[in-house]
Amino acid sequence: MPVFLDTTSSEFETAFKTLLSAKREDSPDVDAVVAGIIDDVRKRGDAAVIELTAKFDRLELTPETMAFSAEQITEAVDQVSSEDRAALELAAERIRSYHEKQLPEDHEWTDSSGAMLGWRWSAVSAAGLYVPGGLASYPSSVLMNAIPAKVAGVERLAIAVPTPDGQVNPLVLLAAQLSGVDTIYRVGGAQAIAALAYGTDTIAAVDKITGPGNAFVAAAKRRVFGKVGIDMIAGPSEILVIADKDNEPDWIALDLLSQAEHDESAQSILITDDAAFGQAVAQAVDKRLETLQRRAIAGPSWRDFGAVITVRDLDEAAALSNRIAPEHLELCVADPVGLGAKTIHAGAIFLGQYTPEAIGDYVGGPNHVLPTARSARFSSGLSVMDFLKRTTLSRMTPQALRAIGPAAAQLAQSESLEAHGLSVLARLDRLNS
Ligand code: HSO
Ligand code: ZN
Repeated sequence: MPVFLDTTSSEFETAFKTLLSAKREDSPDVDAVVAGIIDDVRKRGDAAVIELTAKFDRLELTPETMAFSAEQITEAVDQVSSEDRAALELAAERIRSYHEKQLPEDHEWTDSSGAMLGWRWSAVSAAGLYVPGGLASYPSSVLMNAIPAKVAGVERLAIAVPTPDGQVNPLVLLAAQLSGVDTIYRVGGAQAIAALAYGTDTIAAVDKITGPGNAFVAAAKRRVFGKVGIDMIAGPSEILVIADKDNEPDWIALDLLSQAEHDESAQSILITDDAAFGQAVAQAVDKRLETLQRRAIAGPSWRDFGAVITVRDLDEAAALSNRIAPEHLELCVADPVGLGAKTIHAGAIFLGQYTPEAIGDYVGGPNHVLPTARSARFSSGLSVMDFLKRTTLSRMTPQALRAIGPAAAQLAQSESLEAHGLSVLARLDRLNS
């Protein structure tokens, strides 16, 4: 049973806090193993990657077969049905045009001292995208990671995807091809992250690593951070739906289940201002769970982490939503735009009852790699900006140096950094002579 909460109850605050602090991820402590793997790949390069791939993926690689060849990619991609291809192409196109709008502009101006100041954006030179193998390999996630990188202008884009027992998902290769990925390495796990971060003879090191993965991949990303940039460590999926009574209970039930079916630790919450509607949705969820293919995953998620919260009014709903800071927020109310203006802390907002969250997972355009575990309070989903960095620019004219240099010299003196001060004063002396 999910929990049923009511803000008019005296126990609400305690129960809500329990819900907020529910520990959903029970990630095994794999850090020591991962540290060993990273060390091994750093020391022995390709040989370590090949051995670990044989051990974990039962796949014998050589340096020559570590990346898919163009022929292998074509052969796999040819198996994709025309329906799947058309859908993936539509998704790629819409994701690309959305992300093109994110490209920020450089900025330059002359201030009152006469100094020219500004900043310039430039892309990281090379990025590596991790794509999980097996069940969790989502072609849509390949698009969501690779397209922003390419739009940002990343020159070299590599994918690492494990192919256990040689198994390949042709849609993953097609998604990579549609996004402009240059190389696809068939390696996975911590060894793939280590190889992308430190490089081997065959796998060229990258500057930034993004993409989801299991506990080993997450631990490896944490460890290589600093040597390379990483995107985030994504937790289990979450959805919060705020819905009034003028909705189809079954639609809302399906929206809740759409994230519950990702993971037993996913969390789906409904907030409504109508208790009877909340009950109707909970009943609809139970009915759907009788037949849903992934009920073995969605059922435990809903039972252990699901919640239905009844509020007095939608302002109260907005306030609770901001405390939850969900990854996905659906607003199925008469004025979704008005309510959306009040819900500040959310990774992605879906406005109105014709915008199921799944649209955002695939074809809406915005990115589906989003902050989880309440981190939407301080962070954002993956974007073009994740593959860019900003370099600041300053140019002093003699006039500008005269105007602001003495203050720099003063501060240098107060910090006892003589050379700092002298580097300014030497120039000022020349200008004043
Ligand atoms: N909803 C997931 C992303 C995804 N959904 C991929 C379907 N495929 C992120 O929370
Ligand atoms: Zn999803």
